[in-house]
Amino acid sequence: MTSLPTDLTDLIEANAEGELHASAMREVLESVAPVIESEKRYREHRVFERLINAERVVRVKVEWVDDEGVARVNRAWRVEHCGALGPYKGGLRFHDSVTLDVLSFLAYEQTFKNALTGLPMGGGKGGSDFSPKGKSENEVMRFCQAFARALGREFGPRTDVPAGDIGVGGRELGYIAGTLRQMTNRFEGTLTGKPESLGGLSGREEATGYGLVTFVRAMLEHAGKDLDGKRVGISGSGNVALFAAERAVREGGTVVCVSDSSGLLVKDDGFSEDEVRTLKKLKFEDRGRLHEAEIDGSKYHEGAEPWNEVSCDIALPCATQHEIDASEAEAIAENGTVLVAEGANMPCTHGARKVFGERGVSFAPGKAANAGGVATSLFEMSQNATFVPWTLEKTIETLDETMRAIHARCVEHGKDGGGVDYGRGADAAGFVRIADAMIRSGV
Ligand code: NDP
Ligand code: 2IT
Repeated sequence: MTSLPTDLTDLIEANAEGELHASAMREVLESVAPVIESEKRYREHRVFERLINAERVVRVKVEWVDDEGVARVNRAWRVEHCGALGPYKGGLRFHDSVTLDVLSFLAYEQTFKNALTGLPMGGGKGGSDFSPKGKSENEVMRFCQAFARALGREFGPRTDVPAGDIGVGGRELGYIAGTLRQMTNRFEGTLTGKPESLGGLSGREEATGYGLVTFVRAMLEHAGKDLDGKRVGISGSGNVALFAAERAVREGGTVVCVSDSSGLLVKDDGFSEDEVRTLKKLKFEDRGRLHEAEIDGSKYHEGAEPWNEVSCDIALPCATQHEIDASEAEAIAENGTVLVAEGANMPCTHGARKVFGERGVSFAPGKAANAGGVATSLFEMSQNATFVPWTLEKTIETLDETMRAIHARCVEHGKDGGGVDYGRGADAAGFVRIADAMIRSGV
């Protein structure tokens, strides 16, 4: 491994908003250090240094009234990390764990992910420490309206285009979009992931999970393997997890588990497509919990997490950051898993990634494997700008082409002896695209 330039690691420590933000930057530095070393102009133009701080960070107070008539206050942020390649683009997260550290790491990751897609998008992320879980429908609506009034002036189709993330789906985006239209008197489709009746794209909801499976298939094919009959373990049971499950089952995989923050649902001989549909209804329409799932032959384990419990060929962590540390990675490798692809953003710690490298487990970072969501958001922006609707078929076909192009970029930039270092390939490919745009833009 190349030793990291200490001036840059010091700069990371001095400027990071917290440990997650620092770890995301260190990870990228490790990948791009050889690129910076070999291309003098990246060093001369101080590209890595200039990407450490976000271009702009906005923090607001969101005041709303709960169902008891009590005034509530939450904090909300938008981190506009880098706009060199296009409008700031990235999701909104509503969860009580949201801090500026969390959003700064997500915005940083997003800049590299968006660059890797090859599409014209800068990177940003936003959100609030408000959690929709346990709130009534009206409380969620009032919070979203207050959020849009507080932060909405930052957004615009050519400025900054938010979408969903943990705790933010079509329902929340619909309320935010409705408020933005009132505020601006313009139907501009500023957000992506909107309900289709508000200009949303057919297939955006499916895109991240479906794209993840396409990426996994590309990895398997590159290694001369296929998905047929492979046991697939999935963490999470939200947007990314359940659409990944749906497509994995449809394309011949055996999905043996899904989870939520309370426990793990295992079906050892695999969920059928119908059973995945049952889970989607439970989670997305009824807003229920996994322990309420009624699926023959499945077993719910209260408080359990997938990675120590279930053996699978392919692991798709799709819940949240740092859910797999080095000891869980050891368990995953020990259980015979050959491929780990991140549906979530940075679910694997640096230590976990090291274990996968040492144990020969093929690893795809979220920046590559989950980029289908944001790529499809760009298609939604395109649909809104032209007023020409896309069909579901066109979305999925374009998504799959994009995922295969991302895979090819990772292979090109991540050659590692006879194999591929997808982590390094993804970061390096994104970095050179951003760096060239920054150099051409001038300081
Ligand atoms: P959802 O809110 O739809 O689902 C999140 C899932 O993860 C839920 O099952 C939730 O369980 C679980 N979860 C959340 N936080 C924790 C936690 N602290 N511990 C354990 N489980 C947790 O979110 P998404 O599916 O949209 O997002 C999941 C991941 O994918 C995130 O990392 C996100 O950044 C990433 N991502 C999302 C994209 C998108 O298009 N939506 C695109 C690319 C990446 P519970 O219900 O119990 O909270
Ligand atoms: O992490 C992500 O890529 C997302 N949450 C989706 C971002 C987007 O703008 O669609």
